[in-house]
Amino acid sequence: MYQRLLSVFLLTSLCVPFFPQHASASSAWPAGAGIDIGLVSLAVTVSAFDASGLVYDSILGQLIGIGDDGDIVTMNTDGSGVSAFSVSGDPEDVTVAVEGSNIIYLSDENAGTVSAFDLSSGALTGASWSVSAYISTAAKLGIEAMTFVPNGYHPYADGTSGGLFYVGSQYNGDIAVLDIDTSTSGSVALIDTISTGRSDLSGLNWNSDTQILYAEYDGYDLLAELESDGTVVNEYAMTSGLNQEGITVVPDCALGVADVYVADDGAPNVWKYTGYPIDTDTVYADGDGDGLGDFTFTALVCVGGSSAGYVSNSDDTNDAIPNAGVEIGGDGKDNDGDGDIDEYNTIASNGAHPYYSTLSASDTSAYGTVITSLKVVRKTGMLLVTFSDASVYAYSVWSGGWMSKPMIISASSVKGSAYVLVSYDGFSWRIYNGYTGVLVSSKTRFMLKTAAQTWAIGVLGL
Ligand SMILES: [Ca+2]
Ligand SMILES: [Ca+2]
Ligand SMILES: [Ca+2]
Ligand SMILES: [Ca+2]
Repeated sequence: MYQRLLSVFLLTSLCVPFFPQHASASSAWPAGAGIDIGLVSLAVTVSAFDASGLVYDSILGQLIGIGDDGDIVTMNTDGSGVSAFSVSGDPEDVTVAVEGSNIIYLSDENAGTVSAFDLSSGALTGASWSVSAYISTAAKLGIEAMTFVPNGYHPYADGTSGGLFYVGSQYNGDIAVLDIDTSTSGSVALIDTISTGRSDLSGLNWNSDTQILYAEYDGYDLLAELESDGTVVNEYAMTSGLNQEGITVVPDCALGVADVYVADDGAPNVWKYTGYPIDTDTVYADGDGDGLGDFTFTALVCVGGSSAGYVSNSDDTNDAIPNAGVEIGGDGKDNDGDGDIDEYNTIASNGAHPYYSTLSASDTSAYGTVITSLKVVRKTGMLLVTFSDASVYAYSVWSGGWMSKPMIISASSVKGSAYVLVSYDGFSWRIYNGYTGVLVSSKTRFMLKTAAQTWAIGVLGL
């Protein structure tokens, strides 16, 4: 009895562990261990740098870090090439609205403002917006996180400056969605407040390539992936760089991973984590440019993105020849999208084959290579030409109803060319262009097939 009670106790302990609120929802850290890229260069260049925010400008190719004692640094993604600037105040996060513009926006926790700073002149532009009315704060728990979400990526009406600023409160984790008119100092409107339900929000970073809002919570040592309306996608427990103050994510969509950079005010450090998983789309090579992709040659692109020479479908049955709009026989698919599967192509419904019809019908290597079989159907009077992409074109060469007549049905290539010699009775002989179904010549006289071939060769000059 004692043993059984003990087992029940242990089982219960194992299955229902006590976790603080939210923590049980997070997954293990999915990327590599953090590498400190910033400590040495920042300590040498900027005295008492107290990292508080971070953003990456993909056009400048620079990480932009700020310290809450007013330091601003730019650096390469390996931490080298540091340039330093300084402002007064208590900047806690940094974002960029127009990449490559050299204008960055600083959120000041004490002043409750967003200010513009020009990296090219190394000075504040003078434009500033008071946002404190929209953010819940307590002592030293104010505007701690900020990012910019371009129009088209957020669920709101377009912002006046190409997007909306998401400004987060360390106090209660709420994100104020603000329309800041960056051309007019002081012009700001509250659009929405998103409650993340978790305090100590310390960094925000929107990335349009992954279409994810990355939110970092210092007290929880957590990185949350949110949609731009605040919906949680993933939550990851962080294992290093645990004094999180700022975050920026630099994706490499072709590799399906990102580098995550975290500003940490403990050392101070900038941590780099490689191999962070991101969502991507698969695209397929379109070697023949017909808009259909080859499923055997794929590449990864950013969500909703594209790559030159690739398309989003994998519908090409032969990526060496343009054959969009053609029904391919025997593959069980409705390739031409007309609702019928594996039916014959006709000139009326499919048009001439976009590749084979452009070839010379007099090429005497056509039969057996480009054209893989010829057949006439006595009942319907159809000439069926099968091409090497497995498409079958049906041409009406005589009206049906000849079943009661004696038949010498014949369809053959003229000297290996794409010209097809057809007869149904040995008297009426016709030459068709097998690529287009066009009648080239006809003759009404009883001929054996060998004589008819000689006649056709003469007519065609082969
Ligand atoms: Ca193609
Ligand atoms: Ca093709
Ligand atoms: Ca079809
Ligand atoms: Ca088909």
